Amino acid sequence: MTEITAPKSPVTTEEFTDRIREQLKYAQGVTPEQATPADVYVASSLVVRHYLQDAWFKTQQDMVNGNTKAVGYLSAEFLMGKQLRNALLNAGMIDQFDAAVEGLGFKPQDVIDAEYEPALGNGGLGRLAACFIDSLASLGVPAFGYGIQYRYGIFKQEFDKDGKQVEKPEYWLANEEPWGHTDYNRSQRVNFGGKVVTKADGSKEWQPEWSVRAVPVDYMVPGYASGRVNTLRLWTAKSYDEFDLATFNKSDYLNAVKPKVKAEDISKILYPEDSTPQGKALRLEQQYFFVSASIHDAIRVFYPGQDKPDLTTFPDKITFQLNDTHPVIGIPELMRVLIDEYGYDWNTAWDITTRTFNYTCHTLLPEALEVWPAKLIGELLPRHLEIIKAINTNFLAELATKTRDKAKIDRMRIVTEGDNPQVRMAYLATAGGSHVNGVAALHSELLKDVTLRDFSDIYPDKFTNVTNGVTPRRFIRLANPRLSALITEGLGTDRWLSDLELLKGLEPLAKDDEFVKKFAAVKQANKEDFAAYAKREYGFELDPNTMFNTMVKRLHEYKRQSLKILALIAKYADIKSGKVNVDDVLPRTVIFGAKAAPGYYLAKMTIQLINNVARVVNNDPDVKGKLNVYFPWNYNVRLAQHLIPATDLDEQISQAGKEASGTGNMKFALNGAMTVGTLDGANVEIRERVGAENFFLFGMTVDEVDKLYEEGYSPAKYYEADPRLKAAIDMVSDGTFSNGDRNTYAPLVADWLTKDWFMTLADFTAYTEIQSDIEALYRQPLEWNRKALLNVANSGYFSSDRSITDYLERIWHTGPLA
Ligand code: GPQ
Repeated sequence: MTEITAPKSPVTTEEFTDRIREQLKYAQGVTPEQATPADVYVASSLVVRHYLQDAWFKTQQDMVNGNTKAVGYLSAEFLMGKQLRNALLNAGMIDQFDAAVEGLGFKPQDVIDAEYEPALGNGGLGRLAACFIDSLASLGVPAFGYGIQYRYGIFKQEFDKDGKQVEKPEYWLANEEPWGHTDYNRSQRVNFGGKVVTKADGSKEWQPEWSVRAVPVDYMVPGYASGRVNTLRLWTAKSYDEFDLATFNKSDYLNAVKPKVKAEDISKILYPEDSTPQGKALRLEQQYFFVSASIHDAIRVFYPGQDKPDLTTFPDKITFQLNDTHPVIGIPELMRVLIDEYGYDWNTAWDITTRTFNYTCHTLLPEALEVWPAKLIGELLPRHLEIIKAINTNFLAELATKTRDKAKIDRMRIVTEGDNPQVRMAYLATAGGSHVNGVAALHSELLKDVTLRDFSDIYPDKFTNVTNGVTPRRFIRLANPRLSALITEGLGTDRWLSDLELLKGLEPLAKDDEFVKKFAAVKQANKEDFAAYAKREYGFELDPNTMFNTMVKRLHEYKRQSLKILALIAKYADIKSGKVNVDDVLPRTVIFGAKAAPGYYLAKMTIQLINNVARVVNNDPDVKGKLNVYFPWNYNVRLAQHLIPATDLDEQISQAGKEASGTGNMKFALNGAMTVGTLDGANVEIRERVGAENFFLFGMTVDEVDKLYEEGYSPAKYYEADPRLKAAIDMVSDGTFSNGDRNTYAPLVADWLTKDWFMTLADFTAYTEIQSDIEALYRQPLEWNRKALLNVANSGYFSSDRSITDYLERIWHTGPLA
């Protein structure tokens, strides 16, 4: 008997059908016969919202009236992916939806696909925020996600005829969007610019120059089987002035709407950067905009109708998690609100503030820690600059009571000295909050011992680790229904969806050949599905009887897509030179997915190279179809959900010490892919859990990397030492992948040979050697699948439910609603 714990549907198929008809009629104004899948998508979404509404009310009431502290997850990015099917799953209505939609003459998949994916994030950091709010709701913890409803999400990626990346605007709001509810009655004023004056009583008054209206757009965040629905509140910027009438009357129409345009620009577009800061005023405006609105919103929510609330209780009402440095301006903002708006003294305000905030760091690259010129902050937020300077002064005084090491104190300045002082947001976050955490064990260690060493020396108790996780609802149950069914069959229960450690119960089944064969059949069916999808969406011809070898993530030098493509070129060169007999080559399909920041020259050139390697290799008859390279453009959550379950081998090959955690690595392990990876980020913990014998480890360790930097790294040495590496790089230089042109990739080649900051060349030999182990194992399908199954069985730890539980215990000190 299989135990079913999935949520019970609140509706029958008949009711669901009637409701869809009703929405089609009254909201869409079409008959079922006239309706398109997009109409049915909107109607169904409204029906789901209808059934979630009471739970949403109740969660909000319980949160405000109860004594359970809420979590405010402040994040510039929420990479949600499509909403409808996730909401159906969490609310228990998948079957009723499928049947209702079919009854109306539509294919459920067409209706699901009609949803435009909200792509309000760049990559890992934004997707993590989305997994976290799913887990918070599923655990029944009261929470707000606070962010920005950008009108344009991450750019849409296309490739031109030369294989170069082209960025197109992603106007995801072009069509009706049924999930967000714009609540004009709960807007907040956010001010900018102007000056600070000292009043007669000595208090300060900020006299801003301009303001925008922050209007919340609320999204339901239904928990899985928890009966709870939290809120994702994304702010959109509106102008208070539609246009300047005097200017308009002079027929100067463009200038008349300038204030409106300027205000609304704030929430217009997500910066397409990923861990490289852009010193743009607009970005700071965005950060302050959503953080200021959120802080005022939380006060409104938790002290309803109170003119003089007792804000010393604020940290008992809500704890704010700063998702990286983007929302750190919230620290001086809460200080300002408490002192200037509510009349608290500095010390009381500081006590409240430091008890309210905590900070998560997502990087180790020092250049990725945000730093703002004090001058810019002063122009945009003059009062905040004063407060930041005072925080700095007090902080330095406090440090002087804790250490006599003047040099150390100097290194820890929040505001640097000199002609052009800078504000270090990571330092401000560390000083102004209770806890600092990294996102995987290794990362948190390095954060403590290297990046924020001085801080952890003096405040050791502030530092902790919370290893990232991913939601099993979206990334197993929705993405991989076949594997989900097999897991439920194997465990005799579906309870693993809310308690992922139960996957451990699959371990004994890895000894059962029949079960392993079923597992292999799931993978094979997923590969066939993906081949069909890739054909339909991209026109690719993938052969599901080859190994599917995937590398998907942002394009970054440190992630080392170059290593993968160079190894592939080396194999191609072996075939061309006759060094290996093509008939002996293991058939492999390499699939890349990656967006490069538009201004990241070498990353864009790497994309161009991969596309052209694909063009040459896929069309070379000498290869006899043994090597295939595909680069589906515009990698996003939807593509991830199709591709990850179809992958045999996943690449996590960053230079050791550079990837903070990775979360793709977890999704692949949970979907039964094997990983080839370095000892970096969460790979370390994945390998510990799944077992060293079930993980393809290669490459230098953090210590070896450090040592090599110290000794002086010379990439050319490696080029000379490994003839296969030399052959691969020479092939890039000699025009093989650029129609004979020798200049096309010259900058990339020059970088490899003279700089190679992330030591791709130094790890090349080890990387190609491990490929023989990989291929040998893949030639024994039963053994391969046994190991892949053990990856699934031992990856339950990487549920975002577990991450959230760790945050609750170590940082937030709160829990589920009663
Ligand atoms: N990450 Cl600093 C981003 O996605 N964007 C960023 O701006 C920074 C970090 C990633 C990080 O590279 C991954 O290793 C993590 O798994 C991910 O954040 C979530 O913590």
